[in-house]
Amino acid sequence: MKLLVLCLIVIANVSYNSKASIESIDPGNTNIFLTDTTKNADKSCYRPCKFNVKPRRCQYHFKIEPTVGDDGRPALVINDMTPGPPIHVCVNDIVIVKVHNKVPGQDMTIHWHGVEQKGTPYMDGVPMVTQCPIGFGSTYEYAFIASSPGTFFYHADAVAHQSDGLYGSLIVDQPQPLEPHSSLYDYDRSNEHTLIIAARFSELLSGNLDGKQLKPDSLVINGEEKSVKIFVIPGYTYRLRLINAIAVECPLVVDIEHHQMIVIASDSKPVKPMSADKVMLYPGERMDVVVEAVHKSGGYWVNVRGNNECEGLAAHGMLLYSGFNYTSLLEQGPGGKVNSFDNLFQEWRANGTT
Ligand SMILES: [Cu+2]
Repeated sequence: MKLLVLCLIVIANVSYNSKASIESIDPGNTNIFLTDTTKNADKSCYRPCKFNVKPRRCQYHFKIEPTVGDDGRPALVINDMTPGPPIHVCVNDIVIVKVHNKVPGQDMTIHWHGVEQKGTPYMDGVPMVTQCPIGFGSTYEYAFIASSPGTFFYHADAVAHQSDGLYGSLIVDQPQPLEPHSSLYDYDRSNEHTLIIAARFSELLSGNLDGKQLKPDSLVINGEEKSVKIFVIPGYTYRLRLINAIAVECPLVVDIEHHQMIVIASDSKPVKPMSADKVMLYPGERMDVVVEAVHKSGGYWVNVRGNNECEGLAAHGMLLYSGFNYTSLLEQGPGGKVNSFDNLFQEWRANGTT
């Protein structure tokens, strides 16, 4: 109780300061973009970023609730989704997220992973440190500047809440000429080419652990075990964004069959480009890679394999060349070979046989 009172006093003080601070960074009340709570919640802020234009205020409402999926699996969802709505903004936009906690018996916060929170440390989402947790039936408004470009994500701060489904991507774009490696790719479509990877558990962890050590039982990419699709056109290059949003000790290895990746950014910061067959991401890590559609046609599995706590688990997406019918790829399953001429030619060349 004493702690709660202390927390309320501290937060009351901080809230006062936060209001003053956010108003001081407000680019102008005439430029307010309210958005809906559908999948396209951020449609007003996802746009090509330009020089010398006013930053926008990008407002979202997150309604957090428990649910049971079609597969009978319980989860916590944001606006009926897990992962939650993707947030796409331009650098220096103000991100405002009103979080409504509708999960009985659970207090929570949302952490903006990798965001520097310059001038807004009280928006970092750490319960009992930067804020009182948001109680059941309460609402809290986060507001911060997306001050650095790159690939970020958000998640509930508690391991159990994050594991139950409370996470989503947060992409901060900048004008194309400022992207240090933009010459390496033709397309940067973060709305289609962001793969956020999570682990699922057979039961809800929130308020249910009782000292039990539960292990994840599956991995998902954008909430799907096997059906995420990346469409490509032969000869073009694509920037993909990979995010390990798992809250437990699960390093992930990601590869794309018969394709190299060029790593161009790590944890939102550009790195010296490096070619790789596969990349490893630890929990919380993000990696931006460039993939060239080097084949003429076909479908190729994007493989995500878990380690440590996720040993033996895998999730798969599909890299699909335009016009390719992916049903054959699904029938063969991950690890199978696609019988396209292009693949046969590659094999022939690799083996030196006819
Ligand atoms: Cu985090």
